[in-house]
Parts: sequence; C-alpha cells; structure tokens
Amino acid sequence: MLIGKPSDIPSSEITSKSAYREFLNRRRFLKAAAITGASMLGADRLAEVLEPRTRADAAVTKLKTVYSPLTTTGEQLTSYQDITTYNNFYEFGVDKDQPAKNSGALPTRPWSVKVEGLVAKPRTFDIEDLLKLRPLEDRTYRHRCVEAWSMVIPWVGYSLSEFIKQCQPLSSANYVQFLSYYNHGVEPWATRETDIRWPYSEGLRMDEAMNELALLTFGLYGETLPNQDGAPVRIVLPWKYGFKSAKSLVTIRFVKKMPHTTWNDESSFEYGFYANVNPNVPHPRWSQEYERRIGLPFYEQRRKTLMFNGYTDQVAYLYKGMDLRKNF
Ligand SMILES: Nc1nc2c(c(=O)[nH]1)N[C@H]1C(S)=C(S)[C@@H](COP(=O)(O)O)O[C@H]1N2
Ligand SMILES: [Mo]
Repeated sequence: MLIGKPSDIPSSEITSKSAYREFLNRRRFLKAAAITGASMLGADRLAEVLEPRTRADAAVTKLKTVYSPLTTTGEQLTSYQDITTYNNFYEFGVDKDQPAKNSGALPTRPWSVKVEGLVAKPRTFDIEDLLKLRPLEDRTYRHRCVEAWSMVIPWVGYSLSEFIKQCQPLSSANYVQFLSYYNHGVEPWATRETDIRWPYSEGLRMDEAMNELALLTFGLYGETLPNQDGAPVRIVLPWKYGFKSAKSLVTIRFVKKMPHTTWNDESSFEYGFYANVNPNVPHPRWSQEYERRIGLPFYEQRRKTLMFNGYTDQVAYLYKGMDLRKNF
C-alpha cells in the first residue's frame, strides 16, 4: 500500500494537528484514485520508490557564524538527522518524512523577500543582502510543536528586530504578517492533502516581533537551512508553538489589524493567534503538560513542558494583564 491511510497514524502518539481533516482529505483522495484507476494511484510516491530523489538538503553550504549569549544551554542537541527528516511543512505533504523527500524543487536561489504595507518605503531584499545585514549568530533554542513533541535546535540567524529596523515601519503598524512561498507546481501536496488557504500566513504583534528572541533564521548546525526546514529564510519564535514559525518567507507585511493566521483559520478553537507555549492550557484534543523529546531513548523522551517553553524571563512582560487562558 503506497498511500498512507488514517490507520497509519498510531493512536499512541499525536503526530498530526488535524487528524480528522487529514482523514477526510485522504478519504477524498483515495476515492478519486479509485475512480480514475491504478495508474493515478500515488504517482509521485511510486516515482519515489523507483528512482531516488535528489536529497533536499544536498544544497546546504557553510555559514560564518558567531556565538550568541541567547543560546539555551544544558540540553542535548537534537541530531541533524532528526531535525531534517522529522518535519512539519504541509506545502510538501502532511507526513513527517515528506518534506525531506518532496522539497528538493523549492527554488531557493535567486530569492527575495518583499517588505510591504505600513512602512516608510516598500522595498525588496535580496537573500544575499539579508545574509550580510548583521553577523550571523549560532543560537540554540528549544522547539516545541503544538503536537506535543520537542527538539533542541542550533539555529543560525540574527534578531528579527534588526531586520525590522531596516524596514522602517510606520507608527500605525501594530502587527507584522509573514507569508511563505507558495507555488502549486512545486508544492502540489499543499492542495492534494489539505484544504488550507495558501500561502501559509503567520503574524506577531509588533512588540513580540521586536523581542530579541525572535530570530530571522538562515541556517542550522552552522550551515544554510535545508529546504525542509524552511530555506532560505524563516522565523523562529522559541516561546511559541512551532506553527508560529513560518518557513520560506517571501513577504513581510506591516499592518494595522491582527492578520489572519493559517492554523487559526483552520481551527480557531484549537489554535489561537498568540499560541504561547503553556502547559496549563490543554489543546481540546490532548494535554500540553508533557512533551516528547525527539531522538532520546524511549524512556527518557517524556518531559514536562515549561511555561513559555522556558523563556518566561525574556517574554512574560509582553503579556502582562492578558488572560493567558483566553488568549491562547
Ligand atoms: N510554511 C510553513 N511553515 C511552517 C509549517 C508549515 O507547514 N508551512 N509548519 C510549522 C510547524 S507546525 C512547525 S512545528 C515548524 C516545524 O519546523 P521544522 O520542521 O524546521 O522543525 O514549522 C512551522 N512552519
Ligand atoms: Mo508544529
């Protein structure tokens, strides 16, 4: 059986944030495949078996980096192998191993990031210029997915605030929106396996975006990002659930009102705009009290999830006076 089906999802672990939707989508796909016959049945997956694809991370190159004092210390780094083969990147498929297999055609050069909306002067940054804007820092952060798994990842980048200063946002800009690359030709899985409204959209309140932890990210383990991790540039927000950290950015838009965000659009009672890591607010379908650290021996994986993913000292001021249970 080449096509995954809902029963492939082990009930013992949560590996999908919208298992029900996946179920519906896959059933719809299976029906369509049955109607048109076996020749259509998972043609891309068949090709995958017959001819090995280009490794999606084949194009990575070394980056010149400096140490960052904002590095989280004392925890074992997740292996490069796990960070680059256990991914969420729904444009390239909903299963964890699909982004590594399917993202080889993401055209990461040439690449530019468009800055628009409420700024002194809209402009476009070439990726080569973005890479040179500030010294690239090695910054290791914990990464906590809303699906209750976690990693420790040595990212490479500089504070998003440094970039935002260059953009000269107007005082009327209350929020910043991040849009990911989307091209049906390159990412047919996006519409085949989900009913998400593409492109992937995320956002932050301006003061959150200016927090020093928010990282404009170009690499990991001292090298450029492999495609499956959001090449050539993404954001990383370690105090928030992973879905806030949009990958492969093409547009950064300064806006007055709270922008729409992909997972909030999909299921607003499960995924909020703020999405701060909070062990006290359960997801409607599972607890957020514990997480599973990927790559550790089975009996050492389970650990308590920390408020703001352990970054309370740096970010708690942003949410003073807010009801953290309501503003999930
Ligand atoms: N464009 C885009 N960005 C995305 C996603 C996605 O599906 N598409 N998934 C998010 C989720 S749910 C997580 S947990 C992280 C995963 O990042 P990683 O695969 O590099 O660990 O990316 C986030 N950014
Ligand atoms: Mo996630």
